[in-house]
Amino acid sequence: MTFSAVSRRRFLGAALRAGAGSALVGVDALAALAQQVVSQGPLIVHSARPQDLETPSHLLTSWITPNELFYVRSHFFTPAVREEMWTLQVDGEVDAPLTLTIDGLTRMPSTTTPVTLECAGNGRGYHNPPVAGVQWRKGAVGTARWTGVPLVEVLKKAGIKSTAQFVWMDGADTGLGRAPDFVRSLPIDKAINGDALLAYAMNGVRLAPEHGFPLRVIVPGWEGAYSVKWLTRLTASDRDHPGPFVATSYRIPRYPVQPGSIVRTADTVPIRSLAVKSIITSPRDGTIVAHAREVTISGFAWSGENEIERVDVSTDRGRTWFPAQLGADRARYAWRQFTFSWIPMDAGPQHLLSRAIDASGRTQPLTGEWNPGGYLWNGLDQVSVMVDSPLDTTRAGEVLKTRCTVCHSRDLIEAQRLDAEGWRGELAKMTGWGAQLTPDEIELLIAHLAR
Ligand SMILES: Nc1nc2c(c(=O)[nH]1)N[C@H]1C(S)=C(S)[C@@H](COP(=O)(O)O)O[C@H]1N2
Ligand SMILES: [Mo]
Repeated sequence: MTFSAVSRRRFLGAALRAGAGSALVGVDALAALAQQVVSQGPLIVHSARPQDLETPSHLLTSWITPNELFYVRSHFFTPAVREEMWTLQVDGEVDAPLTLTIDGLTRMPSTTTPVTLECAGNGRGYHNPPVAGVQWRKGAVGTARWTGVPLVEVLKKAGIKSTAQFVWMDGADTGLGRAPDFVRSLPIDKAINGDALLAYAMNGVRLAPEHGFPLRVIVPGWEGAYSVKWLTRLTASDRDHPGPFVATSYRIPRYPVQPGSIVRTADTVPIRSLAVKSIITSPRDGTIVAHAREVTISGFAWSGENEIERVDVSTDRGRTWFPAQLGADRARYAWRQFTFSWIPMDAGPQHLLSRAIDASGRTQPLTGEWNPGGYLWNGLDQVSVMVDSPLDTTRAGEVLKTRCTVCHSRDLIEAQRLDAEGWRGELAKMTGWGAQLTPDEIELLIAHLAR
């Protein structure tokens, strides 16, 4: 079944359930209803309408992020696009303006490439002083295999002129209330030589509505807002786009500024490539781990258009660092998975850090550089775990010898192979029969015997 058939049925169903007369339900209202019926699954909902959904970082376990776990960032409501009504206009500084349909696009030669997409605001919640905007933590990032037509092929087909300096990209979404339309502008060099893609599929299936159905841009290595969803128009221009999503937002100060300062737009530059960054996705923050048992620390590292050279892990608050193992899966614009085997020998709270270093020598800093938009946070990622107290095996052995094996053999104990609850029951039976054990000794024996 096509998307439009499914979504129409959903819209109408929702509209009827909401008691809305169909004649009164406009496109925006339908889109709004659609937002309520689309499942958000395990994602963290920063905003349900429009949809700003974050992937809980402990669910980022595979090199390719499954579509249903992929973060969603939409400034406005997801437009209800009907594929048979949809076209892509290519105009401006071109010799032959084009109107393309999805059929036409899918007949052009396609490529499939894994690309890591990260919102410029990912990690905004860690900036200090706090910055207004969606308070993303670690999970506004994911990697998918995108299938589509290279942007350069469409620009060539339209006969892009040498006067073109930027490609303006507009999608079918429209501003909410008085908010202006979301239009982004791509410098011509990145549009032509930067492997940008007009994608219609994500991990082998057609784009979902929230990820830009039926067509979106993928600008590999650059912050996510360049990857315009629901693409309807490409306009080649000799100027940068004057709209606020280009001229005001997605910009950072030209020079480092004092945290909390006010920066004039004239002193800012557009964000382009993503920063060098790594996150720890396992163990999960707050996990209790066993003393002296191997723990695999794992996560992902990426650096926009640059290759990851190394990821270091520290288990002692950054005093010492050791290189992690990099995963075999790799692609020019995709993150690398890393793993590090750790045997915790110190009990109590422990803090794990990861630090990425890229091939151009950029190193992930201790904290992200503060900026008024709260963009590109790439401070060292820290995960805290609790390491169980080590077992005093000598004392446990002593208690066993003096209180247990005086009545029966050690073999009899070892043959039981019970878990902690099983041993708790067994010890209750023994004390009932007269074994002399303090509550503390009982806990020690339970932990020791269960292991
Ligand atoms: N038309 C349109 N395209 C858009 C957006 C939007 O609001 N409207 N959000 C952008 C931002 S800020 C990001 S980070 C990515 C997110 O893509 P995703 O929702 O598929 O993860 O889409 C970009 N493309
Ligand atoms: Mo974003």
